[in-house]
Amino acid sequence: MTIASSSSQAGIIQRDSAWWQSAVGYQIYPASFADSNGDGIGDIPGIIAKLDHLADLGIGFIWLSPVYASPMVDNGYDISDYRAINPIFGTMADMDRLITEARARRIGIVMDLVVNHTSDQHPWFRAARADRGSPYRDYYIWRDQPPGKGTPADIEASFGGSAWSRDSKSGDWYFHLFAPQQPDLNWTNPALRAEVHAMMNWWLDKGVSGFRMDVIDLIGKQPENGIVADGPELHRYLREMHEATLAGRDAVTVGEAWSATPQNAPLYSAPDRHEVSMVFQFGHVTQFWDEKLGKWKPKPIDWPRLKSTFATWQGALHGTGWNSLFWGNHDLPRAVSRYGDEGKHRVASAKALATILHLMEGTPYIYQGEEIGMTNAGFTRIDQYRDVETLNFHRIQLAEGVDEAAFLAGARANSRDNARTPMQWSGAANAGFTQGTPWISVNANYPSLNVERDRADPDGVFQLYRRLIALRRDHAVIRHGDFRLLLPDHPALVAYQRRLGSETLLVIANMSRQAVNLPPSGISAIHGRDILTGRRVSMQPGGKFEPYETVAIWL
Ligand code: TEU
Ligand code: CA
Repeated sequence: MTIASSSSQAGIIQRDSAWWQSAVGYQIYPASFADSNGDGIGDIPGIIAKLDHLADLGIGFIWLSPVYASPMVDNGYDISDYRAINPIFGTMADMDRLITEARARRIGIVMDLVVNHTSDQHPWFRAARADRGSPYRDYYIWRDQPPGKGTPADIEASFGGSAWSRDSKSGDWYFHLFAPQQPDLNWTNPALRAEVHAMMNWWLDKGVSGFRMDVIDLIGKQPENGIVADGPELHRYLREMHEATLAGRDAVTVGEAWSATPQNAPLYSAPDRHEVSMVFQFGHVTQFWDEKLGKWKPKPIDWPRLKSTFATWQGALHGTGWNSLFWGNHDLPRAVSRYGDEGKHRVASAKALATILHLMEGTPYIYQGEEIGMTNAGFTRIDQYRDVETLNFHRIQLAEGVDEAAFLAGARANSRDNARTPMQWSGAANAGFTQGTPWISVNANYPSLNVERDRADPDGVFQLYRRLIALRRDHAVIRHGDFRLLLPDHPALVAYQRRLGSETLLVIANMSRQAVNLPPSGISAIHGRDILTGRRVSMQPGGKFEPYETVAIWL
């Protein structure tokens, strides 16, 4: 799939873009997107039925969260067969139809590649447990006793508890960075790596457009040395994988890398390194987590800090690599609830967030529902949650003496289930998501917040996203211009300039619930036509920005 770089106005430097540099990605979390058969769980035929919604939006590719065979301990991030579709999501024929139907709309399908670990029900792990002499034994990571307290190998799992669990069959301990039902693969084994490459080629030959690589920065781990992320062999494995699978193909790859920093990110995405197209980096997310209680005790958003993080990333990867741009995903709270205002200013703040993100350099990703400004779940009781991480930490933190109300407040802000409530398609029962009983509750606000309503509103969130996506396709300055942060210390105004050749784009947004004035210095008078709304903007220093008011004009 190749989208030629577009020509622009005279005087603009023309550059060739890879198709994924002008495209926008859209993440689908299948269980929560659209249910076609009334069992309460979203599925592949459901996705196919909604492809026109995505084609209208103008996206270039779908990142499809896992639909593979899985016992669903972690909603599909525990895979028991990489070449089979989970029957709750459909059949391989449905999957092939999804690839074809998407392609007919110029949309690529990007598969979630979860190869840091498998399910404990994967035949490899079953064989590994059953027989110490099996060739599959070494596909996993074993110890004959648990690590001593405080030794390097004494590592904590991401979902709580020790990363070592005893296998009742062989009596040994195996390593898992997530749930005990997600044993980590041993990437030092070349046979395992070859299996992964073969599987990737199998999917690429089927016509998928690339991969989102789950926790890929963990594959170089050395548990015995206490090394988990960013291990010494990580980049060698990624280059080897590229050579064996991606070389010569026009695919997009995005590696999830919680450990990525502005310093090491170019190691992944510099074109001459042949690893991945870009990484998902999380500096803008984790900077607002508590030092001790992490995501369960979030800090309020501090805009000067957040702006400076974005500016650092923009600078670090300009010309040296490539950025991904995102507010949310299936692990994170809803953008408008976390960074905007889900109440009175919901629509305006959702639009402001979209604008400031999409006009930066990089490939933007939209998480399902973000295009209509969907909000956090609003759950108040633990029995409303479904996520293994939330349920585990509820148990762990309460046992450690954390007050239940405090935990629930943290979960309400940051539980992964905030992003997993069903897509709100219409005001019909269950938001038009299912004819049955949804596996997780629909957000109560669906009668007023749904695709049907938002799309019908010319000033709604959807139409703004649509415009942003088209602008990126049409303007090289949005794809490749350099980035300069303005008013870095202003507590509410996010302001920056993009420049390429003679073209300069100015973006200013008031990210607060109060009206603010443009400061006397830093930005001179603004005159022009807003590229998003078409309205005339004319403002002097001192001029007023309403809450979440946003302007984007050519200078
Ligand atoms: O997420 C990696 C990951 O580290 C998150 O689980 C993270 O720890 C958490 O959201 C922060 O609290 C990836 C997938 O995106 C996630 O859905 C999976 O559960 C996880 O890997 C294991 O495959
Ligand atoms: Ca279904």
